[in-house]
Amino acid sequence: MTVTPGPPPARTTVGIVGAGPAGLLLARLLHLAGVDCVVLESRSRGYVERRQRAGILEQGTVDALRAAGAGERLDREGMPHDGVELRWGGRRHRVDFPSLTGGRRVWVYAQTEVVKDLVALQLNEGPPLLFDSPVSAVTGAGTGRPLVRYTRGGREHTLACDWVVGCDGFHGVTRRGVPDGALSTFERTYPYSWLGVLADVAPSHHELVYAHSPRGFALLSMRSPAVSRLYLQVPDGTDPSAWTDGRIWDELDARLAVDGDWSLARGPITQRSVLPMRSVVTEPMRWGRVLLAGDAAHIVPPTGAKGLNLAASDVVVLARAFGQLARTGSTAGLDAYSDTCLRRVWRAEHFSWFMTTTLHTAPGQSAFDTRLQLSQLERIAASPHAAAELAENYAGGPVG
Ligand code: RFL
Ligand code: PHB
Repeated sequence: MTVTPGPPPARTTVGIVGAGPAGLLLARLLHLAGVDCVVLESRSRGYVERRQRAGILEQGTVDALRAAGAGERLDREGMPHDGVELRWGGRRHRVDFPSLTGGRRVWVYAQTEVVKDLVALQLNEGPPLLFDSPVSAVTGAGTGRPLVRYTRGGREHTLACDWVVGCDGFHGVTRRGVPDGALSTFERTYPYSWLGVLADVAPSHHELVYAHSPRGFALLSMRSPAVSRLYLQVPDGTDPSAWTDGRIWDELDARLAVDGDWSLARGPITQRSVLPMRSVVTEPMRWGRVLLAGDAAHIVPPTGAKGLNLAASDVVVLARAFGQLARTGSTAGLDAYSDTCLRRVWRAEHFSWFMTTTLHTAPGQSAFDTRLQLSQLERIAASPHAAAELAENYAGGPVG
């Protein structure tokens, strides 16, 4: 059942645009706080549940999902990880999270699974979640009564809201409802992309492996004990179908190679896609009664595994603020929302940029720049302080 029965809702307290992790977790947390909301999603349930994206959850994200009642399958099937391995020049170095961060760790649990868990909860017991309902515009951001215009079943509808939260990702429409000049955008692009593949083969290492190599970056990740997720740095504009399975495995082999005993197990590649790398921050994350959360407000390159975690952290802060408003009438939390989130966002932007530029080889990169990268990797291996800096950022701090 993907369609909420009855006539489409015409008014709500919080209109949420987008049913990615940000919109779904926000709806669930609002429901638990007794704040009513409606979620409008342009795509079908099947599409949203199959979209292959992130795979690493920080402890704070896991805690938020548990608090939302979405931790049951995550606790059963999620894989706690206590470290990552860095490789360069034939060497390998493990960064241990708990010993460097006072006990923090991360979890491997795919974004697709998080989305499935949240969708099931929402459709069973939550406020309305409408798939196949694209929003065309959000108007009245500066008034006390913003409106969301959307299409459903071939007809135009309007949802009157007290507040609208744009959780509609990087290409969403909510941001466009804010007057020109009210928001500032800060951005950086990178001269390479990632080719990401899913393969039906047990991961060749029990933790994630981030590899620097003269041939470019490679990452070994996983989705389950039987499914590997692997990434290769490729030139922008790469057509994923131009890479045969054999070429992908050969390249992964060459980039992940270490001195000594280790080999990469191969298996059937079941999915592949190319993703561009960029860093973008929109400030502030609120204008009038319209707020932005997750990728709608900021994008990070995936090397730091932060995108999904930032989305979760934004909506935890936001749900707390709406709860405060409902209980006490105070907008203090909503007034502080943007500043509170942007502190974490900029930390994650810096870390994601650091991981990206330390591990990738840019086209035409000078030998000097490569030496700097290698020196940084040696420093992480030699100094617990440098390793702790990486570990603290990767494992993330408490949300809020
Ligand atoms: P999402 O997940 O993009 O969800 C936004 C939702 O809004 C819907 N939408 C609309 N709905 C109604 N009306 C409209 N006009 C709408 N316009 C858009 C969309 O259909 C969608 O369902 O954003 P959210 O919730 O903020 O979550 C953020 C995370 O998804 C994101 O940060 C990460 O997945 C980033 N990311 C990756 N991170 C990793 O760590 N590893 C990865 O491998 C990885 N792969 C990716 C990614 C992001 C990608 N994007 C956004 C292009 C691969 C891709 C392709
Ligand atoms: C993933 O498993 O998809 C993944 C893991 C770590 C990253 C990026 C992606 O840094």
